[in-house]
Amino acid sequence: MEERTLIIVKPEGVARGLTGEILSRFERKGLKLVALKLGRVTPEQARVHYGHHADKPFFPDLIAAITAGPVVFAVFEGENAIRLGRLLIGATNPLEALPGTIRGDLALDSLHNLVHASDGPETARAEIQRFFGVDPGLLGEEEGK
Ligand code: FUP
Repeated sequence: MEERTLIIVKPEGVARGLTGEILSRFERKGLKLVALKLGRVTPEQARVHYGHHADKPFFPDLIAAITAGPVVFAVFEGENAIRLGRLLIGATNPLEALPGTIRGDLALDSLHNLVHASDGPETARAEIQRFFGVDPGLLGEEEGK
């Protein structure tokens, strides 16, 4: 199924100079880059984005980590892009992420696991809307068409 997924290179990924390394893995897999920008996750966006963890003890640290500096937002498109994106990033906890995945190869702990990828069609749609402010279906279309 043709899908679009939102990828965020988190602040520690940008700070460590791993943006190219991380994005290239999605490109090399065969997914098509359809949107890209440098920006920041605001505290308000962070609280919505990670709302499913609002009651967890690590929530304040999670919000602090994702808002700590510039991030790169990307949208990749392709057959099964959402499942493939999850496969490429690896498990949430880098201790469980397999070698060959982004987190397995490059990250040491969950709070600094370098990258976010949408985990389903509904969240992908909501996240693209949240961070690009447009209907995902319109991304990449020429204006006026
Ligand atoms: P993921 O989609 O793999 O990023 O996983 P989650 O949405 O469950 O978690 C979002 C972020 O919360 C993770 F990137 C890191 C952080 N987290 C922890 O720090 N500890 C945990 O036990 C679970 C998540």
